[in-house]
Amino acid sequence: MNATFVDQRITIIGMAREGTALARFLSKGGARVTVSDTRGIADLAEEIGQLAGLPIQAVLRGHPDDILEADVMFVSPGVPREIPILQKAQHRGLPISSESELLFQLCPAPIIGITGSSGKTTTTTLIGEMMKVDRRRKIWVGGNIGRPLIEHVEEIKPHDWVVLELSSFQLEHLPCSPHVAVITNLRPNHLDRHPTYESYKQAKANILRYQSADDVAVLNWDDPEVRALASVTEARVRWFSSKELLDEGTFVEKGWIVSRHGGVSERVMPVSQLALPGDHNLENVLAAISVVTATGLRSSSAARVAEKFQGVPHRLELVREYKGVRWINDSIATSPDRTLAALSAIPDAPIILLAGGRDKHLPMEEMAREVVQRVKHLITFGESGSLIQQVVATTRAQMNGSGRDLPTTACATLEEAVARAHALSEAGDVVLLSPSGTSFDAFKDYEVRGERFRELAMALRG
Ligand code: UMA
Repeated sequence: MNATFVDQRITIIGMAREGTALARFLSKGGARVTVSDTRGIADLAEEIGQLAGLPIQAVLRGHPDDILEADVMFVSPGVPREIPILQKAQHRGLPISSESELLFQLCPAPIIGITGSSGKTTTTTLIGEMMKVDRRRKIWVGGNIGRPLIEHVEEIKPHDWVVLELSSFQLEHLPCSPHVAVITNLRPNHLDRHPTYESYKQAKANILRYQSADDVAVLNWDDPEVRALASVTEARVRWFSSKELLDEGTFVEKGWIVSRHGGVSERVMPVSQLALPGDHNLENVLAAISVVTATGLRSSSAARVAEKFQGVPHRLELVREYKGVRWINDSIATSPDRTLAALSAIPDAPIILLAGGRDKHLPMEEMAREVVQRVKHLITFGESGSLIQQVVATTRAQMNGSGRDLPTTACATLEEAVARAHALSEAGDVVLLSPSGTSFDAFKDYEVRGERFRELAMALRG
């Protein structure tokens, strides 16, 4: 165990996935750990259970000043740095760190970091699957995908690879960048947390900011915001594009994915053989192929994985086909932008859309226009249900008659929404849960919401 923590006084803010993983790791390393959370014991029974047997102090229902008696503070990604206790810590000059920062410091293997406004989890998972083809080294997949890797850092060997999904929250204060950095795309997101789109982009740019000439940046040529960020990195840039032919990079030519480097072109696979549907998934595949070929893996191995890779749970996941109706779980869609991507990923079926959750103060108009044009029936639920109804109605009115007649139903809960969708659906339809809001109005997280949707869909009869 790393000795640097012995007798260090460490306070961790946030006692969810990252906080508990860090607390266990640091406590086992000899640190004197305090974890503090605004939630109380009733909400944190599971997390407290995960710390059982370790000498860890839990300070619940708030962050009193005495937790400042520490040598270092660690902050969970979901905790904004503006909260009073962290302001006070900064004032005192207390070092503030995070699980991601510690992982970068201690990890002996090269890190492939993936960020972007959408597509990060699919791209991360796909890169992980493609890298696993090379059985000589172990591939560790984690980060924002839901798996903090800090507890495994001592098992990671220098010749392994770490594939890490990084959110804007994790990148915001990260003073280092991965060896291979990927940005899938950039659009406004998380504006409930980042004060402006510019500050969100600057947080994302940290994935490139500290790279050196020995590193690699895999960037989306088709996205002007991503293209502009190339100036931030000193790394070698490998572009990918689904729309243009490139002199160098990974792109699509006459229906084939092509990888061209050092003037040598290689046809990797036909786009038609990809298992994942949708243009946005094509971009994810192009990014993944760029990464794995940059690490020396053969593109034919990557192609074999892309032919089979069906996606990740809760992301456009087909959970059931029942009486000709496809039930698709896209609970990960916590922003209007992701719902928009989901609608365009299903171009050829009537869609009954289930949308709602907690609002993130993001523009909804573009999604609303697509909903008016594409959706057969809109069913809303949860806290943001009425707001979505309102924006869709206004958008439809503004479309001056070009918008179709869109029937809508307002429900209070996901359970009601599923029952309604079942009653309304006919063979050939898709029932799509793509909420556009977070799950926190009614669920612990998007995974619990997605699992509930799966349960409800599986229980349908009649
Ligand atoms: N809390 C406080 N004080 C506060 C605010 C919150 O104590 O002022 C507490 C909350 O009560 C909660 C904890 O802090 O118990 C917050 O923890 P967290 O939200 O950071 O949750 P974790 O389970 O540790 O999950 C985090 C990431 N969560 C967020 O970024 C919101 C997970 O990403 C990530 O998978 C996990 O670490 C492992 O790295 C989730 C996510 O929604 C999936 N990410 C966003 C996204 O993908 O859009 C960015």
